[in-house]
Amino acid sequence: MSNPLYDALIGPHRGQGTPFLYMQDGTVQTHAEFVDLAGRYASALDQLAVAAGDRVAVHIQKSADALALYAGCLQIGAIYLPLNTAYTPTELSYFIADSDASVFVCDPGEKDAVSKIAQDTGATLMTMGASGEGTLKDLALDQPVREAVAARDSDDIAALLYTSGTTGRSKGAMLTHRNLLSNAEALVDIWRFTDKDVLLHALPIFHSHGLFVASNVTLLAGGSMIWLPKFDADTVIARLPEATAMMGVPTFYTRLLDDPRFDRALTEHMRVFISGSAPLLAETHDRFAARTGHRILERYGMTETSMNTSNPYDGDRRAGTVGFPLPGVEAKVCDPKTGETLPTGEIGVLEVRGPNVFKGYWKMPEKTAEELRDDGFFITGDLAKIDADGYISIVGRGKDLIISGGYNIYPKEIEMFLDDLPGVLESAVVGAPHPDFGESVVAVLVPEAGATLDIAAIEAEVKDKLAGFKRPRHFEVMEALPRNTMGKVQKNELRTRFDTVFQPSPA
Ligand code: MCA
Ligand code: AMP
Repeated sequence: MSNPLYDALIGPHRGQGTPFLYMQDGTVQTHAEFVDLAGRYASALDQLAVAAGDRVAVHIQKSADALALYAGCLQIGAIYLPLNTAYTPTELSYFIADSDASVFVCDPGEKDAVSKIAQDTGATLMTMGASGEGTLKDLALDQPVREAVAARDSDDIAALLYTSGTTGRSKGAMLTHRNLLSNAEALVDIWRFTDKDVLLHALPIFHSHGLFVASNVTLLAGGSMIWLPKFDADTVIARLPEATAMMGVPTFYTRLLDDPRFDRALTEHMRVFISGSAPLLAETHDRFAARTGHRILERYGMTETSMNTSNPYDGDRRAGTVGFPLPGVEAKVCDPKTGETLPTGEIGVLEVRGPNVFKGYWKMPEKTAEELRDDGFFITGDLAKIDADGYISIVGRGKDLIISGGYNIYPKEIEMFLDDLPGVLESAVVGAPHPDFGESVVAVLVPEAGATLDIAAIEAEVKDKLAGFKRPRHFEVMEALPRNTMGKVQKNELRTRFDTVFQPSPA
């Protein structure tokens, strides 16, 4: 009887008094304490009648307890479903209903706002705050440390991560034990993680990057983490001397480069800086190398696949590329119309296959069939090319997607929301280069005949209903949207027109 992820990531640390999490307040949680806490959460979930395969949805802040809850879910074989802390109750109701979650853990401060969602869906509502406090911890502390580990198959789902789609409706990516474990194993190996590593962890843990890449890799290697609640340049600079490795989105690195304290002396001892979730500009890569002497190691992944490619640890880390397929992963560039593999150097849609590729979308067999081919190749929707040396570059997106500070924003979702507002005839949402977030959101609105749009009121409505990172930071009102002869909105024209709206105006 085995449980692939628990047995590899959590079980080996039982009873080990080695440091695991260095908290912001100076306290340290050992590996043994982490495993015990996970065991108490496993018991608490058992008390709540959560069975193997049930979904445990969490909308909670990052804490040591939040990570232990993830481990507790693995232990009893439940499916962990983390949700972006920025989501509003309007957004959350869809995820809780669609996943048919048995338990919904929310922040104590939002309990009243989400209790109706729990009532309507039948989920048991529990709370967990920024320090782990709340009804779930109260229950967990009353429980014995569970030793039993639920048996799971490699093909069983360990986590459900929602990712928006170009149709505007979010899809739950079903990630199996095999998917997550094979990826963690490949990354530990190629990035040379060991039990000596101390990873500076400032990422959120409701996405693949912070949870599966950063945390799973550290757990598998037996290392430790400086566990920060969020990215803050001052704190990162203060704690960097204790770290050996750091992972982040490009915004982390541009913000650090904006600070003169971030220099060669501060970073000399570091083993590696890794970047992903959004394109790292070659200019940032070069600036980082010139300032610190480190060449950032860029990798590429998706929620559906975890990591697919990485620049080499030893060897040439090439700016503007995402390196080579991970061991066990195949990648090819295909003609978007025919699906035929294209010759070296040509641009097409990247397809990937391997043990990392997800099982499919939760309760959406048609969507799964559209993106996952019968032969196992997943159509990423990213436009890429492979050069003669085998380096892969992501050169664009075949999908209508904006990536802001590492968060994905699907224009369709915002357009559907704006179109429903009074006085709005139609809208188009595009991304424009942003100095801090890489890209940010521009909304173009067309008013109904005779209507005058109150942009302040529209902004207030957006703030109320949509997560803050999706908020358009620039609005334009136009009489009509540019369309081609087929009637399709010319987004490229809008992108060109509003390309510089977020650039600082010349002094
Ligand atoms: C926060 N805000 C944002 C973003 N984050 N706006 C646009 N884009 C963002 N990414 C807004 C808030 O809504 C708020 O707006 C204001 O900024 C301040 O909020 P705060 O939380 O203080 O922001 P911050 O601390 O400056 O956060 C920026 C950040 C953060 C540090 C870049 O977004 C972050 O940690 N990003 C990492 C995302 C990530 O982990 N992605 C991995 C996805 P207002 O003032 O209106 O209230 S996984 C993935 O992509 C794949 C698998 C992969 O390859 O990794
Ligand atoms: P998500 O849906 O959050 O998993 O985001 C996955 C998307 O992020 C990919 O399809 C890419 O478009 C983008 N992405 C992730 N890493 C990189 C990278 N290193 N360079 C360019 N795009 C990236």
